[in-house]
Amino acid sequence: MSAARLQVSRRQRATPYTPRVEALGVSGFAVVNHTILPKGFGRSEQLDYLHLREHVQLWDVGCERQVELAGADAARLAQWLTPRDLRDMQPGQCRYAPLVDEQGGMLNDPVILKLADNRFRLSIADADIGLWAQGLALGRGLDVTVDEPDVWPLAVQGPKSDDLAARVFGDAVRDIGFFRFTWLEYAGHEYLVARSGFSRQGGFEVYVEGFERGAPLWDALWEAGSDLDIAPGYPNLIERIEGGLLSYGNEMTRANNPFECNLDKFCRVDGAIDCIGRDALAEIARSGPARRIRGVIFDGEPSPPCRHPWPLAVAGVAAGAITSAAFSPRFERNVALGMLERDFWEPGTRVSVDCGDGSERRGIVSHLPMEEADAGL
Ligand code: THG
Repeated sequence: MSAARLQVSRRQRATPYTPRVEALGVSGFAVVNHTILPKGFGRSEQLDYLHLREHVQLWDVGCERQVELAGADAARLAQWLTPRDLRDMQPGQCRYAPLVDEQGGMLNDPVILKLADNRFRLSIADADIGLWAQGLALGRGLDVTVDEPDVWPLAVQGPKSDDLAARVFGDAVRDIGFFRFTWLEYAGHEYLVARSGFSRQGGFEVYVEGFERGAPLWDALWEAGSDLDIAPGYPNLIERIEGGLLSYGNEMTRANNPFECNLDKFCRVDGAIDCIGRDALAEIARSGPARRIRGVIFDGEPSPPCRHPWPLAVAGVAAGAITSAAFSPRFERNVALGMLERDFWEPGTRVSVDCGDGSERRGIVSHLPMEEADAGL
């Protein structure tokens, strides 16, 4: 691995947790939403994966920036931004939602939080949605403000998350339903705690309000976890590939539509809602997508990281491309996500994978989330 050391200045924003992850030996960062995201702590991603599936981890996900819509037209703007039907959404709910342009091209896939009837937050993936939303609000003359509030998400992930969070916020955390949130008190302050996160191992995301409250909350959770085998973590590539969690900019870009991303169930295309891209999406829904994101499991040496899409072929015919790949200690195979052309997207289809390292590897298309039975190469 040789990407020269990232130089961090004010533009690559640090988070309230950065000094804590540095003290714990963070070994690398990515940049997401102009904010640094830890990507390792000196041991292999395989070991971090095994730990995540068994214990509990604290993740600095301050890069999950919030785009807040507030005012009389906040609900109208939120609905205009996404084809997901938000009309029945209640305060205290989170919803995963595609954002698309007027041609149906994916712009983002945030978690939307409804705080009140006139107040929403979009917890965004890596693209500048604040600019898009503010431009739309100005152009349409909407009565809404668009801001990035001083909010710094911190994730608690892994099977011991309930026990850890309960020690800090009380047993009320156990009653939070999936993709719901509530306000809970710790040391005299209220914290928005949601049952969500970028893993399939269970857990919470705390949306910490006020940069200065970040480090004290990190410390409280860290100390409360000392007998739970707590470790620092980060969105784990192996775990998210197996779980089928998509990464905007990797699995999909503006060149893809939500159907290609398997987000059909989050697209209301019957004209019932007023959203950008409605007609384009209705047309794509009629013809059906030409390709879809699938899992791919492939053999050979542990995969290098996928920095450009790797071609997939079936009997010499172009079948799609891998977009993310890693070696899974559980499957003892490489696991990957990729875009498969329609004729080749059926799970069980045998493909050949070109990782760009000169080797041709045998692969098989899989369901998402991946199942053990999918690995039968
Ligand atoms: N948490 C928060 N913000 C985020 C992410 C997050 N912003 C960036 C990025 N991650 C957005 N992408 C995703 C992708 C998948 C999910 C959440 C955010 C996710 N999906 C579940 C699934 O696909 O099964 C649940 C979907 C549903 O039922 O609504 O959790 O991780 N705060």
